[in-house]
Amino acid sequence: MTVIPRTHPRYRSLRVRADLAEKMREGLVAPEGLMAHGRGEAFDYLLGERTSPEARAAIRAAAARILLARRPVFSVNGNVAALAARDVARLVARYPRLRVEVNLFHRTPQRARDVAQVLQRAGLREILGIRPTARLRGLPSDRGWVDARGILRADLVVVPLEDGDRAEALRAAGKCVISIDLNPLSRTSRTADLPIVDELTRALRLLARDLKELSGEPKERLRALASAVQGEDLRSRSLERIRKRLRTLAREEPRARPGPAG
Ligand code: PTJ
Repeated sequence: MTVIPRTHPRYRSLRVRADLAEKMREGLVAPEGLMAHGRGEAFDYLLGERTSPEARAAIRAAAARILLARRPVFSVNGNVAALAARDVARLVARYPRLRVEVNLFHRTPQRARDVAQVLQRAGLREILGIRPTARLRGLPSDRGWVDARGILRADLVVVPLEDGDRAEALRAAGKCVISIDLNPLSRTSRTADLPIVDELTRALRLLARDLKELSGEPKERLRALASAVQGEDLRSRSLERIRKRLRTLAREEPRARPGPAG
């Protein structure tokens, strides 16, 4: 176990990294999951490591869409289980109609069981996709496996940290796709009906809060909230935020550097 001093300025980030590395060694997280995490962290730096107003609006719209959906499903992979099992359980506690399905890119029966076990320990009772029973069109080999009771018949799927092919196949199957991905340029963010460009755990806590606040609201109000944002606009506002932030930082940085005298 890596020891990280609590006083380290990047304590949380290092803690999460060490935890993911440990879970990779145990087999829960795929080796590729560590690279995915690094990419996410890089974008989070660029976005300022906080939920932007456009991400906040996307999360509220996502809650409204989930509440309006007939069969909403939340997809969980190795990274999501490692980073946010309790947050996923909290979502379901707030809105029990949201079903949870294990959906792995690098699928093995053992990894599927491991992910399910982590979710169970976090408090979830019903977990789909452990032994998938159907295939999603357009995805070759193991990547197309889904649960006939879950993603196959879902009208809305939340896909955090997802690969672009999957997101495209889900859209092609007529489902509403909500992504959570820090990279506004990823194929997943570009494909999703509603891209949430935010860090997973931050986004899920806000989503749980919104589900609680909005449940019981009239459908008309939910429809208005759901259509208040457009995917393309959300992505371009995130990119604009990065551009402005880099410009500001580029102006500030030279002043922060020590001069020739140190
Ligand atoms: O567990 P498996 O086998 O299903 O595999 C999971 C990974 C993540 C390896 C697989 O889905 C994959 O390869 O994903 P990608 O294509 O690397 O996409 C992951 C996306 O998530 C990237 O665009 C990252 O920027 C983003 N990301 C990583 N960590 C976070 C994140 N977005 C939000 N919050 C994070 N913590």
